Amino acid sequence: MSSNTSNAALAEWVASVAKLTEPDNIQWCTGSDAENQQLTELLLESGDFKPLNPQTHPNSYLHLSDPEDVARVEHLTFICTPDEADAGPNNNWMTPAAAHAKIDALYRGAMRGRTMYVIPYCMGPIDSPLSRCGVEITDSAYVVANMRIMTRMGAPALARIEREGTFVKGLHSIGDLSPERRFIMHFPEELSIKSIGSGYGGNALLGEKCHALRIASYQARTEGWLAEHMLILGLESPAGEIHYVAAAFPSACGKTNLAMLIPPESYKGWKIWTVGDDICWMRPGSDGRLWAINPEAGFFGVVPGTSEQTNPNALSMLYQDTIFTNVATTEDNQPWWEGLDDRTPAKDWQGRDYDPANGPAAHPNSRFTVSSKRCPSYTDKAEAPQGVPISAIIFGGRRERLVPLVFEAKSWAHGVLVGAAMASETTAAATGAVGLVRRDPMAMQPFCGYNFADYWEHWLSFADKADNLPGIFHVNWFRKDANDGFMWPGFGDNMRVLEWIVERCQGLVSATETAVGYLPRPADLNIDGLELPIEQLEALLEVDQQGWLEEMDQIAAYLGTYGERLPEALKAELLLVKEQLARNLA
Ligand code: OXD
Ligand code: MN
Repeated sequence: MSSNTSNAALAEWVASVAKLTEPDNIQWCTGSDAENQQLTELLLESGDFKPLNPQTHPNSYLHLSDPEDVARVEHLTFICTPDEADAGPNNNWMTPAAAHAKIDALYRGAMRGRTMYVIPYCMGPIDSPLSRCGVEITDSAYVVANMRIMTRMGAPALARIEREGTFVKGLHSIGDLSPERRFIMHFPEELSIKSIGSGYGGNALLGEKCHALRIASYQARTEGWLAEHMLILGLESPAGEIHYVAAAFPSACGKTNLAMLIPPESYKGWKIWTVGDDICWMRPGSDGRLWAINPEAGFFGVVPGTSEQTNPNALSMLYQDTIFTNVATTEDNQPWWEGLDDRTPAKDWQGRDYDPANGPAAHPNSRFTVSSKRCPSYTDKAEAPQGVPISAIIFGGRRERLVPLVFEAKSWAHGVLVGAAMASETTAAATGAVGLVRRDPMAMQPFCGYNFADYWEHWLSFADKADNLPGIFHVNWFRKDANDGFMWPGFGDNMRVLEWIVERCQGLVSATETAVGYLPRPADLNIDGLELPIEQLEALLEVDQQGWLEEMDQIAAYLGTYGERLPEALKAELLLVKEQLARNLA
């Protein structure tokens, strides 16, 4: 074993996992083309990959998962710390000892008859000081194929690990895929992850949600940075000036679409650059600004709804070198999903002849895995070791009522409250009911590796760590009118809101002060070329004082569940908003 790496801890760990799981073979992944070829052939042979039409979608494959294994499983995801309070009410908790015992029993002999792959990977540009490395051990070739796209994996990552001497340990086995024997365990203090029983992205590609969010958020707190569930985009003006924006939205709320936005016709000379669509690591620079990298190297995006209208950039990258998971196929074996076009699919996501009586043809959480480099709006600034400087942070959710199109927080501390108070209607990205309003602070409810109260304290502490912090904003693209129709066109037209946000950050435009934050006056939003009745725009920018007072009561009740640990500064911000609402209503 020692011949594969000079890092003794890594060699020992791999040997101990092999002893426990008893694989037939061990394969150290180098990331070479030959290796990829070999794995692709293997996946085709086993049926885990089905070839798609090579004329229309060269080098692209379809994977149909177990129908019971199609999303993240939050109820089976645990943060394992000695003290329950460190995991917080936002996480399922187990002691490390109990968790290791439970999951190790399931790993025993689990890789018999299988190959164990060892994947060294780097989250972030290989030469960035902000990047962090890990090693995933898995018995799934599908996981290797995805990790190859989503991370910088193989020989260069191993070399960095050997140089630095530290890495996050991630052990994954698909086990028997039974939901009864499925667990996703995190040991933040050990910088390690153990996952069994699922092949689904968020449960199995351990560099992503498990490492880059849950473990990294914990690491970021001890080291003074932030690991966030945010896209990063660059907005370039006709003068060639670029402002970078990071935005947090809950899963399946359009982060990928926003990150790849194409400005409306009337925005001549404007351009949106994509740095990342899902995860953002930020750290204060010597200039007092926050500098961010995208730790991922690819997109693991929700497929349904992706079309020429909603996200032409995403659509164009999916014609080649893409892994599709749980989509439907057409007669001539092209991938197909709801919202793409008006063709009728031939087979559904379970490989059955398509029958509308069985529900959607593509699973609502079907996914594409594709390299960032395939995205036409991807910028090489995403590869810059120092990252990009962030001008604005945006929080957002899916809210049919109450929450205006956009508002700006009054201060950093108020912005932390705005993030902590985020709520959204649930989507298909996690198992469970869809469409219920749930609190999802900073879009991190499923991903924060420690007690949210401590996390907010950490966020608040940046006011002392950096003196040129980004402005904090909140947006809601999803307001509905009395007839249940969307009030804002969304997609490319979200550019209009981004422009206002970036102008605010430069002090170029004024705003109306309200109890909940600063709002644009209707005339401040550029609606050239948009057919939007002025009354509708006014309604989108209205602050319903009574409704907000009730909302603040709900937020207070939610934050109250964090008890003693809830930061005083957050309580004070909450009180300030409530008092002003009450004054306005008196
Ligand atoms: C994702 C998610 O997979 O947020 O990105 O669920
Ligand atoms: Mn996500």
